[in-house]
Order: sequence, then structure tokens, then C-alpha cells
Amino acid sequence: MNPSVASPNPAPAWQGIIHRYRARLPVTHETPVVTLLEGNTPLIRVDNFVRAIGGDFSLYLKYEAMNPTASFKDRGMTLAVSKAKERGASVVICASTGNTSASAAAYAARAGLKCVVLLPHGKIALGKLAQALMYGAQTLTIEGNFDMALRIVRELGETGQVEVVNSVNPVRIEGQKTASFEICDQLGRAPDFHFLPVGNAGNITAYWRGFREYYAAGLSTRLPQMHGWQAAGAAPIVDGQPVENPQTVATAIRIGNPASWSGATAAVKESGGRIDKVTDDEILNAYRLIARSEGIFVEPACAAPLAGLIRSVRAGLIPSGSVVTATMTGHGLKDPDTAMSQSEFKPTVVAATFEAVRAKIGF
Ligand code: AN7
Repeated sequence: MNPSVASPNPAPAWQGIIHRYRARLPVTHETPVVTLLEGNTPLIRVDNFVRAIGGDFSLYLKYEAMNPTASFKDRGMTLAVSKAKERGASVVICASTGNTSASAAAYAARAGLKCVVLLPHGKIALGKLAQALMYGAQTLTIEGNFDMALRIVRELGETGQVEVVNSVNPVRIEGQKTASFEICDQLGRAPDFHFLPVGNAGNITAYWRGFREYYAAGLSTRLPQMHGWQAAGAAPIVDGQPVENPQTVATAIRIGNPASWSGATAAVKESGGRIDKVTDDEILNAYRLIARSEGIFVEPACAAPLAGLIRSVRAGLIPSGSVVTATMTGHGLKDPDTAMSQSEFKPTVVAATFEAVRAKIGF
């Protein structure tokens, strides 16, 4: 690089969410910070999508896929693993529908801790399973669902032999609230509405806490309505009772008895928002639409709030001129099987000649 064109005052390098928001997080200068430089993810304005769904408002997607393990879980995990290390733990453990396990495995590898993950057998997106294996976690696929795995993990936690890094560990929520801080910092204000998917309900709890903290500190001047969306086959909060056998194409949110149930209901009630459900067909429709209208590839769970937004627009619930944000919690590449089966397009095999390719393109 030519030094004469380098900025005389370069922006300081991003050092992760603990460094950036240290004063608002439960850490001391003794806490060993285990970071992969998570956070500082893009907030992308998506006008094409809004036009396609017939809305008249500004929509910004918090693209959490740009975290080091390609999901929002890294915000909570940097804190959970740092605190585990501070306490002298040697083993971290979690139950997961996939993203928590990928994140726990990565941060444990970074910290030099053993990691054990319990996953529902056969119901994990391929990319997430590959991550847990590559980062070196002991990977146990149980013959049962996420809720059963979490029950076992909680019991193991009570032995005092392992550190549970699911969101039942309160520092996970603390780390995840930093996404709300970033949204306010990036927008220069808090949104009017915030949409996000709900599974175990830790993230909606965390976002609401983050928005409230910034408001209380005078760093924002309004509080958004929180709009959480579950999948119809896994909608215990909407239905008002645990779901014994949850089912949805959005495996990330295939959860029947959320740990942070009360946090979700409080967020919705206190903010004047809403928690509701969308069908798998609606999820898949929004999943394809956001990819082809904006070039933003997310995993199916992220399409639940987008489908919810489509419903809300049709119901006339989003006033014109509103500022709406939505969390895109995980990357589309996590779940290549769903992408390949749901894409409207298939690759076309063609002879390796100029003529054959030109004929296929149609000119
Ligand atoms: C992409 O990884 O529960 O409501 O074990 O992976 O805070 O649970 C993942 C959840 C949304 C729901 N989007 O967030 C796990 C796990 C994606 C997710 C959620 C998850 P919460």
C-alpha cells in the first residue's frame, strides 16, 4: 500500500462486542476476553423487498449472518465462554438446534476448552453440523428433540462439572442485547418496529433489554414495538402451551418449550408489540423472495419475521413512513439442503462449447 494515501486518522480496528460495550456488560478487567471479533454487523436497507410486498416504509435488516460463525449466537457466546474461562471451567456444554452449538464449539476452541453439544438427531442443518465437527466439539445427536436435549443439559449443569452456555446462562442474553445498541448506533435512532424470529426466546428478550437500556441511558429517544414470529408447527408462546412434538422447515426454531418464554411475553406486552405465527409455506416464500429481490441469503428461520411482515403489511399494521428493523439471525449457507430443495431454479447441464452456452442463454 502507498503510505501517502493511507488515512491520517484510521478508524480504530473493531475488537468485538465486549471491547465496544464493556461498560454495559458483566465483565471486569480480570475477565479473559475470548473473542472472534463478533458484532459490528451490517444494517442493510432493503427497498426492493418492501416494494415487492407492497409496503411504504423503510426496512433495514440486521444481517447477523456476518458474525464469525455466521449467526447472532456469537454475541452471547463471546461473553459466555469468557466468563466460563474466568471461572476456571474446563468443559462447556449446550443443547442446540444448530447455531448455538456451532458458536459454542468455535469459542471453546479459541479458549482451549472442551465443548460438548447435544443436537436433535436428523434435524440439524448440514452446515451447522459441519461447523460443530470442524471446531472439534464432542457432538452427540440425541434421539429426541431440542427440548429434551436442553432438559438433559440443565441436569448436567447442576452437577457443577460443566458450564452450560445455552441462553439459560444469563450472560448469553447480556451479550445478545448489544445488537440493539448497534441498531440504534447505525440508524441514529431506535426503530418504530423490530421484527425477529422466536425459538427459545432468548433473542427477543435480549433485544428488548438492549433497546430499553439505550433508552434509559438517553442514547435513544423511543422504544420499538417488538414483533416476534414463531413457525406454526412450533408456536408454543402463540398457542399458549408447550408443543410436545414441534415441526417446521425452519429447524433453528423447532422448539416446543422455550426457556425464555416469560421474557418474550414481557417484551411484547411492555412494547405494545405482538407475537404470532406463520406457516412453513409463508416462511419458504419469504426465504426465496429476500434472496432474489435483495441478494440476501438467510436461513429459513429468518424468513419467519419477513413472512410476518408481509402479513402485517396486508393487515395495514405498518403505517407509511415507519422505520422497521428485522434481525436476520443466520446465514443461508448454513442450510444448503433447504436451499437446493426450495430454489425455483436448477442448474442446467450444457456442452462445453461457445455455441451451446450461447443457445442456452438465448442470444
Ligand atoms: C437462525 O441454536 O436455539 O428465540 O440452539 O438459530 O433466541 O432461541 C437457535 C435459535 C432464530 C431463535 N434464528 O432465537 C440454537 C437455537 C436462528 C436461530 C433463533 C435461532 P431464540
